Amino acid sequence: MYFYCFMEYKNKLEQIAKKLEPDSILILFSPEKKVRNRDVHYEYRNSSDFIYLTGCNEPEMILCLTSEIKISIFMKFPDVKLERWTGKMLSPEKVELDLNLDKSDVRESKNFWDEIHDLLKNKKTIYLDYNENHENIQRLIVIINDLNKNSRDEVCGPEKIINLSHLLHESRVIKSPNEVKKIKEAIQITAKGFMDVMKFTRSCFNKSENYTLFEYNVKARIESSFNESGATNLAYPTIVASGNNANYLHYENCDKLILPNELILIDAGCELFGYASDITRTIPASGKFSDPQKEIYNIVLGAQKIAIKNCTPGNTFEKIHECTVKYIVENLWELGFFKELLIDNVDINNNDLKLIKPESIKEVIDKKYYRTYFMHYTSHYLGLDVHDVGKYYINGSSRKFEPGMIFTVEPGIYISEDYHFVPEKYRGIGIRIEDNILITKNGNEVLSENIPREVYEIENIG
Ligand SMILES: [Mn+2]
Repeated sequence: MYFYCFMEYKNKLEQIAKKLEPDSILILFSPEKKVRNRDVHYEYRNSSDFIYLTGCNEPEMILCLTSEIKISIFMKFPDVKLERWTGKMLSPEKVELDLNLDKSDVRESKNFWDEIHDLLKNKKTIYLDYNENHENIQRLIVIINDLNKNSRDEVCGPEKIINLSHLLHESRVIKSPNEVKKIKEAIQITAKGFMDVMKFTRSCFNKSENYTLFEYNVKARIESSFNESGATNLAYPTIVASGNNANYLHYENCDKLILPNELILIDAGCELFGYASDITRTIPASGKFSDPQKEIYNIVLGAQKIAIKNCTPGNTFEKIHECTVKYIVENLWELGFFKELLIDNVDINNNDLKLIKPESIKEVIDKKYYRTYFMHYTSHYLGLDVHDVGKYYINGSSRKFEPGMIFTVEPGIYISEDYHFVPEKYRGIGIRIEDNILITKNGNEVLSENIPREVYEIENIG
């Protein structure tokens, strides 16, 4: 179980119970294990909502919570025969202790369907997550319909079904002090991984000119550093993209030979207690930036600094994206990137396409021509999910930052090697710098501050 302090999840369940409508029940199933192939399963990761409420990473658990703050957990009880194969199972005693429940509140999952009528008895509303466990949800809806059909009986079922994610996802936006601690710890492990991998790459090239380093070697180094620090899971698959591969935003292959004069974009983060970290650094393979690489790098860094300065309560995602875009466009304009260009999402090699020749910086911004070089958004929420849940817009306007929000700030400039309309020395350069920000009462805290970002800092690691 992922609990950080005693009563953490009990308190959370009580808070959520208070938000439920009167005479209601919340039922949440943890997903089953998924088969990878034949007898092999994928490594299990519970749904984020289930972890959010219970801290449990166990399959086939069921959580019931009523508006009267009655908590019931249904779970698979340990089975000696199964344990022979996969090891000790989570015990009901442990769940009782960690969630501070009575013995009678933790029952075997096979009893759930026998008890369902009692659980639903005289409840007016039920909260369900229809996105997960379709089979169980369908079965439950059939039971609710049956209960309501026989309404001449004393017992009738809930009349109203509410989507549980509306309730949970809004409360997941503002992180509690315990959640902040967990994310900070994940980020510190990731930070150590970045320091280790930066030292590793340049030491490889310093060993001998003939040294061969592949993208997957870099991936292995940072992931093993996460492991060495005690984080055994990743928040998402690590991206290691060298040279022009950095211009594929979610590059997946990870098998290219890295050349000493190339940049390496590393986008990686461990998961700890179910919480994600999400960091990107772009570093010169052998330790020293070339002049064109440095020019573009400093534009991305400058954009990120302005964006982070604006991460204060009351500001919005839209605002920080706007100032990021403005900074990038003004600086790329100076370097001649908008004299003529093709817009994003067109076939670069189609010779019939006419190059666009914008007349002003304003036109580049208004018509979004900058997307040729910067085609993603500046930020996303971070939490149990790496792209965490929560609304970005409220009543049609960009949501205001509040203390306790955690999100990324990750500007980038991507200059594909086939951008024949860009000065040649810049082609093939792809750079992203990503940090994780906590909004505080008076401003913000850059949680990944200690991972080098400045050119001189990166060049002087050793
Ligand atoms: Mn990200």
